[in-house]
Amino acid sequence: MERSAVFHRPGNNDSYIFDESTLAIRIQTKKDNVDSIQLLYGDPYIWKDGKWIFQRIDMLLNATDALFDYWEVKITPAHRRIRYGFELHAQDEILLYTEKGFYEESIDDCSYYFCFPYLHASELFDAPAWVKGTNWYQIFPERFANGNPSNDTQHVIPWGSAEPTQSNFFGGDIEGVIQHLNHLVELGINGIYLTPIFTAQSNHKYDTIDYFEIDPQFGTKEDFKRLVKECHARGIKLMLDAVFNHCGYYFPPFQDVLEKGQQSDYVNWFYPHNLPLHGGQHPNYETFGFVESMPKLNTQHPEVKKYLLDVASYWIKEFDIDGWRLDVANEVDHQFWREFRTVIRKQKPDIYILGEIWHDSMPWLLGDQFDAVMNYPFTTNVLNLLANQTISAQEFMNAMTTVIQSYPKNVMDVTFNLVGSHDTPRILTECQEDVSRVKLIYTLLYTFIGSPCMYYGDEIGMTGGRDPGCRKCMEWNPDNQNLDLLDHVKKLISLRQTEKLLANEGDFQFLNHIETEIVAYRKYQGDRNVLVIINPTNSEKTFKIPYSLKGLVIKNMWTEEQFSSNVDTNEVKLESFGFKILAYQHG
Ligand code: ARE
Ligand code: CA
Repeated sequence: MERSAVFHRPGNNDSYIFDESTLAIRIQTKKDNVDSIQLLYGDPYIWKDGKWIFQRIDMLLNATDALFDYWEVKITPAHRRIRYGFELHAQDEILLYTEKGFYEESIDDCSYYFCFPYLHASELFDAPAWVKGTNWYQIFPERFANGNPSNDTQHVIPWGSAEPTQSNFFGGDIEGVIQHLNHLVELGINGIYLTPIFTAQSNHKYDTIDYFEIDPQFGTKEDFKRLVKECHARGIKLMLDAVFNHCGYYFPPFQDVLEKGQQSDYVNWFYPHNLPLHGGQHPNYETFGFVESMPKLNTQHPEVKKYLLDVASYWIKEFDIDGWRLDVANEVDHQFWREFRTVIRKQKPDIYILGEIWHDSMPWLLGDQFDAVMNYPFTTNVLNLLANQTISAQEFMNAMTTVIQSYPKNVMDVTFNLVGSHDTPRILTECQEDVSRVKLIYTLLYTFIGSPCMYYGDEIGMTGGRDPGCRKCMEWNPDNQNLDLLDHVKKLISLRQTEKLLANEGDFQFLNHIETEIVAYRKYQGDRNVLVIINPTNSEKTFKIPYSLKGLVIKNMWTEEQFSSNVDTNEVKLESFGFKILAYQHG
């Protein structure tokens, strides 16, 4: 047995509270190296004749990636506390793995074992229930629709008359979003994420000047109130962007420091290297990146903290928003986010907190800070599979397994999946404008684990390179929209609305233990199953379902055809970049 590959560390993704009475325990071993594992577990206070009393339960080989096998079991301890160890069975040996290491003999003293001290329901990761079934739509307000030309400044140029640049304006606003809500309803959207809307200098508004005001170019507070109302009337949740890592250059407290230097009451709101402050290429104060117009806020300072928490509360209390997306979330201190969660959840218990983090995010997803992060690792793997075509189906499944296994299941169910945003080239451009690959990417996005988000205009086939290229004006003329692509997305979303297995009810498993050029995964709960099969190659392929469906009625969810299987091995034919979504039920 390869002992060095055996890994379990209590906490995080390895042992976590699954629900109010259930614990999930996982362990990792070298791929194809261990035949079976039993979890030995018991209450630390139950002993008999000087020996600790424990039970055994088989662990399930839950997933496998390029290097490791991942095993899992769920248990419901009578007194909510356990000590536990792993009995690993391989051909050549049986080993007990505990907190103190490997043993060849059995041990009946629980102090050697791993410890889950107590299951407190208050420590359950409890993202709002509505997120699992949410289909998000991201809007960059300056470019979605100009619903009210009277709030346009003199800098506004006609809609779509030029390529987007870092500094041009097209007049998009809140009224424009209200006017087009029905487009979103027809699409099946029930969550909107708006990039910043508070008063700021730039067209993207990430350089906030006034956190308590709507930017006049986007409208008024009345407009915004109406937007929230109109959304809620249609069952749509609304999420705003919280830019708390930094403010804008013209934020009054920063201007005060610029002006008064050491005499300013706000010096400690920022991170000056020395005074007086100066911007330019090399600002003498901390910033987002090295961007002079974005001075970093000192969120450890009590006054700054209070100010920003008041901002967060204000938009919930006065406008009833449903979520906050946190900009540059990983560069703000954890303690700030803990207090942020406590304060706003008191106000609105089912508020959604989404952090913008592109990297491994476990430290923010323990239940005390965020409900989810933007799942850019998903984006990267999807792009590599279908846009760049640099990884195979097998490599995709391996890479996504690594991501999935690095988080508790509860976390994955609400992760914010995206295939592009205002910070990345558009998906059609990434796919060299090959619509068939984009369609397949959407099939993956809307049938995968997590909560999917569409970037405005991607549903109708807009193009655009890196920021600012990806921020073109929304194309509203149906003659210039790809309506076939739009229909594809609508159909996917409607399937996701009707088949709850597609919307994160139940479990997930890749069918990647066989050599294959096909991406296949099964979603299941009880007897019900949905099987998604995706051909990421440009040639026809046959996929052999690796288990028998004999005697079952199988429904092709895309064509609604049904057939009953009377063979042991079902072979599924897939066109180039084709897919199948099959539903069946045992018993
Ligand atoms: C502008 C120009 C850019 C130029 C940049 C640098 O448009 O072309 O490259 O300036 O001077 C906002 C605007 C941007 C603007 C930027 C600076 O939307 O248009 O760029 O402000 O003025 C990292 C962060 C992540 C951040 C991305 C952009 O971790 O938090 O970089 N994303 C948020 C927002 C942005 C926003 C800001 C932050 C600032 O979503 O829209 O930019 O408020 C790797 C790294 C990641 C990195 C990622 C992307 O994967 O590991 O950490 O994200 O690449 O670069
Ligand atoms: Ca306008």
